[in-house]
Amino acid sequence: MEEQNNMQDNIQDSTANKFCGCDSKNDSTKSSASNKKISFDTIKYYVVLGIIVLSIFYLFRSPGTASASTSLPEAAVVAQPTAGEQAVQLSFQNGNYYPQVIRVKQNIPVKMVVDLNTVKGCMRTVIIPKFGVRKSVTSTDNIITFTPTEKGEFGFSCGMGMGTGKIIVE
Ligand SMILES: [Cu+2]
Repeated sequence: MEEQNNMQDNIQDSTANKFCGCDSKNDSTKSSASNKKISFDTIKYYVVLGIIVLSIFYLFRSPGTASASTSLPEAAVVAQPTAGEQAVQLSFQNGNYYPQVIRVKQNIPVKMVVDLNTVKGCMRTVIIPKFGVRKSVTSTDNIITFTPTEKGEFGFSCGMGMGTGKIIVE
């Protein structure tokens, strides 16, 4: 009796195995699919983590390491032409001057209005060596004027070179 049961069990087992072939296949497919899901989740996790780390780095980086060529996108701002001049506002954002890149037209006087609400301390001294500008703006005089007489890319900075930016003359 026991033997018979065993035999039956064996038969059932082998039958089960026969059908199990595809079952186990399905199982392995399932498990590899869930593995894929896990690794995709892991990738997502690291991407999100990376974005968080980068934004923290970006927010807390010191102005000293800031320069036009680092992570800041070149948000070029075109100076607005007004009667006989072109005006642009210079402010302070993310540890540096904003805009980082200012586009101006050659031989038209530039009127750079410094936003004293954001530009503080030594950043209020603006130097544009190429055009002989070295000016400390105050609450009574926050405008820097110069005429870009030459085409090209020229840097500007604060008195200590901590804050930097670029002027493109076209
Ligand atoms: Cu400075």
